[in-house]
Amino acid sequence: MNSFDVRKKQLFADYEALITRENIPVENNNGVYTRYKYPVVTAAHTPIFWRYDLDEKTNPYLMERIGMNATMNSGAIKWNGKYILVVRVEGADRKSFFAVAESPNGIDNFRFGDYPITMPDDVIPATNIYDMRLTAHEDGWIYGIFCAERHDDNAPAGDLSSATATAAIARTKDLKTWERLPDLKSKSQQRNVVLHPEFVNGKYAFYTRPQDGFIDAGSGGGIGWALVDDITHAEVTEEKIIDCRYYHTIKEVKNGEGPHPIKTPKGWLHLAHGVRGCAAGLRYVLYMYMTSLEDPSKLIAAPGGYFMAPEGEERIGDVSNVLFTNGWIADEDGKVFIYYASSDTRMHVAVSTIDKLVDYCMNTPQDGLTTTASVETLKKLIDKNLKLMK
Ligand code: BGC
Ligand code: BMA
Repeated sequence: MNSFDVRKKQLFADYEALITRENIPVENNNGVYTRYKYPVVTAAHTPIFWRYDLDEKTNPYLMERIGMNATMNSGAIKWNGKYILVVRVEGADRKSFFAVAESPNGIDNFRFGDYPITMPDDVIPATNIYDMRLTAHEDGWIYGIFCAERHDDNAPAGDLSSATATAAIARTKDLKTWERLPDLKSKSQQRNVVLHPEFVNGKYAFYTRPQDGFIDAGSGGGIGWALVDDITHAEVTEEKIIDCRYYHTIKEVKNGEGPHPIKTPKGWLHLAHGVRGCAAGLRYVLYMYMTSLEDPSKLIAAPGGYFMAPEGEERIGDVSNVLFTNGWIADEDGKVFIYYASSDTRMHVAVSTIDKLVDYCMNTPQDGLTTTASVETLKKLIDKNLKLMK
């Protein structure tokens, strides 16, 4: 074998070893969820034939031609018995695109399809698209709602960073061919928009995240809720805030809905991200809340603090100190697979159950918003336990 063939063989062997590596639950945990040891999808999981020209004549040194930088913020859905992620893949050129990766068990063996998704453009093409939320809606379509980003042409000449964020809407029946609908019309910019899986009062219901500018949530207030008559010309006419931001909490600066909520007998179970500012920059953590079955916009449980925060290698990456989620899968047996990205770099899974997550939401004390309140809450638990321990 010549050196080209030796290297090619090695590349494919290493790749197969990575893809088929068995994932291992981390036993030492807080009882709420179990993290898995290895990331489920990384840039190295993208197929060799996306990155290398495998023709010896045109690539005699078998060098990478198209670099992949990261795999992150993935939508998730169980489909035909398979655990599917619509991964945000980011190339070395900073452009994000969507690609389907599929696993037989939800925790390892995620494998990309041969091609990324060819997403049709809206009337005004976007520069970048990312962070898809998948919703199998009761209307029969699978929707993908994602962020479409364009340069803000009203910015002063030379400002190449100002941008606009809108919620893009596409739908599919097979996760291969996508029909693009017009972007969501809204007074403000929007990111982290999610489609609720059921009609509410006969309308499509969206979780929104109004924001003052491209980065600044500002007067936006938190996670919003809007009903829309026609999904093919979706427009936010009325928007109310259902999960607010508060001073000195994990969601002081921004928050946003993760994947669409899971329906449980006790209410809708929500997973979201919260952001606070610190000297090191923005810190993104995951938190949960619940809303009522009768009115999915009515808050019924708000456990205080974060549900998950970056740990170990999760802390480090392109945008460090970030956990972000936009995908989870609830199995028929009540098991929940939580897919989250760390530091805008790689995808992980943590596993819990609907019962545990509902218990977490209902029985974790609320944030009292001051030190005094937190200490009183803590003392109550200590009192109770010390009596029990006597
Ligand atoms: C990035 C996103 C990020 C957003 C706001 C975009 O350009 O692609 O990952 O959330 O900016 O910082
Ligand atoms: C954004 C999100 C994500 C990203 C995060 C941290 O606001 O929408 O795309 O993970 O910032 O960079």
